[in-house]
This record gives sequence, C-alpha cells and structure tokens, in this order.
Amino acid sequence: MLIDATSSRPWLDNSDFRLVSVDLAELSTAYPEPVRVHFVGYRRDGTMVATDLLTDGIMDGTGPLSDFQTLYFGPAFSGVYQVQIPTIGYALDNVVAIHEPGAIPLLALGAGIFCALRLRTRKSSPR
Ligand SMILES: [Ca+2]
Repeated sequence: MLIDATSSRPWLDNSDFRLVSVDLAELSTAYPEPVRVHFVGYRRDGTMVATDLLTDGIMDGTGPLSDFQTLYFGPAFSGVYQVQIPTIGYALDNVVAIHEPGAIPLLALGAGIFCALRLRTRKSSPR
C-alpha cells in the first residue's frame, strides 16, 4: 500500500512523489540471507533514479511481521511518478511517500496570482 506521509491515508492518484521509506523482509526462513532489493524511480522528464536497499538477513520470528525492518530512501529519490522493483524473493509493505505537486500546477498557480495582482494594480491606478 502506498501511504501519503502527510495524511497517513492511502494514495492512489497519478501525481509525482518522493519515496521516504519501505518495510522489507526476507521472503522465507529457507533463505536466511540478506536480500538486496533494487528500486528504480521514473521521472516525467525521462530521467531515472535507482537505489538498492539491503535487508538485515535476520529471520527473527516465526511469523513474517517480526522479520520486517523499515528502510529509508535518500533525498534523491524524489520527483518520480512511477517506481519499479525488478527484484524477486522479498516481502514488502508500508511504502511511505510524500506528495510532490508537479511543476505545471505550480506554474498555473503562479500565473493566476500574477494576473490577479495586475488586475488589482490596474483598478487602483489613477486614469
Ligand atoms: Ca529480517
């Protein structure tokens, strides 16, 4: 589940985001080795960002929940709209992300404020 860090609610729209953290665990006690999970983020300008997160390799319980650990992404993992995880053999939960409004809505907001200020200036200036 993708969780918006600012509201703690599930997040399902198509906006840009920054990945903050993820809970990862080894898949099975049959393979008690650390797992390197590769994440690739895609930005709308065509650039990508990638990182590897490594689990602790500790199978510290009989159930899967106690084997999860929270791992964090760096600040570079921002401005992405899609993430792929081309790794097999791990368990994942609680993906935390922060919504990052796109540049286009911000430009539209800036243009709206500029037009409103010009209209206000025009109305208040003497003729
Ligand atoms: Ca573990």
